[in-house]
Amino acid sequence: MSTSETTSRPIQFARAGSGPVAIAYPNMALVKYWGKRDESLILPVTSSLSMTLDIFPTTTRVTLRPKAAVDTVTLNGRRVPPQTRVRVERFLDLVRDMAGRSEPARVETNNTVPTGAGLASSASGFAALAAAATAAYGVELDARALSRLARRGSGSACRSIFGGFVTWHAGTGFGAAGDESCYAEPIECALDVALVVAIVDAEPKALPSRTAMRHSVATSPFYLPWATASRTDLEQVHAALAAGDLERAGQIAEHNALGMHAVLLAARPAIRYLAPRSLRILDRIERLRADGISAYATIDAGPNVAVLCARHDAARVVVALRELDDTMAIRIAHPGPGVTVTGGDQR
Ligand code: 2P0
Repeated sequence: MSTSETTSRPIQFARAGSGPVAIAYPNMALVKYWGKRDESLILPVTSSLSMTLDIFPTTTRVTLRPKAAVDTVTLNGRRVPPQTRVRVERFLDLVRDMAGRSEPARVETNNTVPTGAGLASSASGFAALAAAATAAYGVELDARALSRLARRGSGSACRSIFGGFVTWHAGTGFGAAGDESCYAEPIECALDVALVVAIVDAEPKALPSRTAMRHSVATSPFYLPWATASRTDLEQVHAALAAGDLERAGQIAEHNALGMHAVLLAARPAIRYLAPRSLRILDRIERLRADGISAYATIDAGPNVAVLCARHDAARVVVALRELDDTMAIRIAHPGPGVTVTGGDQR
C-alpha cells in the first residue's frame, strides 16, 4: 500500500465489535483558534475559520460494556497513557450525563495522522469520539449541538464535525449562555483549493498546544493585538472565500498564522515551534509567489507547514517543496467531509 493510501483511507478494526463507528477528518485553520476565555467549557477568545481535510482520518468505535468497572481506551491498538484516558473518560462522562446512563465503554481509535505533531489529531479524535459516543449512548444531537459537545473535548474538534470550510463562532458570555452560543457551522467557498501539507517533523511536539496556548496568552504582550486583529482577519477571509479571491484569503491566513507564532515567540519564556525547515519552506513559498503562483502558508502549533493554493497548482507546489528536501513527507489535501457514523446495535 502506498503512503497516500495509508493516510487517506480510514483504518478498519481488526476485531469485530458491536458499537457504532465514527469517521472524522482533521481541519486546518486559516484563522486560528488561540486562547480560551473559559478553560473548563473550552470557550475561545476569538472566532476561527478552517478547512476540513480529506486526509488523515480518525476512526473511533465506542462499545458499551455494562459489566466492566472502568472505561478502556486504545489508540491504534495500544492502551493510551493515563492522562489521555482521563481526558476521554471525562468526555464520556459528559455524554453519559446527557444520556442519564452510567455504563463504562470501550473506546477504540485508529489514527492515520501523526498523533500530537501539530496536525490536528485532537480535532479529528474528539469529533469522531463525540459522534460515536452519542450514538453508543443513544443521545440524539443535531450537528450544531454535536459541534458544541466535540468542543468540550478539544476546541478545534467542533470544526471537524462539518466538511469543507467552517467557522467556529466564539459566541458571547460565560456558563450556559457561552456554551449555547459557541458552535461551528459550515460556510460557502467559491474556490477550488488544495492544502499541500509538508510534514517537517512527525514526532510528538515537546509542548502540547493546550499548554502553549495557556502560557502564551498569559505572558505574551502580543496576544491582545493578535486577538484584536483576528476578528477582522476572520471577516476578511470569510468574504474572500465567498468571493473566490484566493490571494486575499491566502494573504490574511498567512498573516494570521505568523502572528500567532509571533505571540508564541514573545511569550516569556518564549515558545518556538518553527524549525529551520519551516522557515526554508516560507522562503520557497515567497519565491513561488514571485513566479506567479498563488501559494500561502499556514502553520499550527508545530513545525509543519500547510500551503494553500489552487487545486491545479498543488503539483507545482509539491515539486517546489521537494526541491528543498526530497525526503520530506508531503501530502495534498482537499476540502474533506464532515463526521459520519455507522453501525451499532446497542441503543
Ligand atoms: C487551530 N490550534 O485553530 C489552532 C491553531 C493549534 C494552532 O486548535 O486546548 O488542541 O484542546 O481546545 O483544539 C489546537 O488546539 O486545543 C488548535 P484545546 P486544541 O487549529
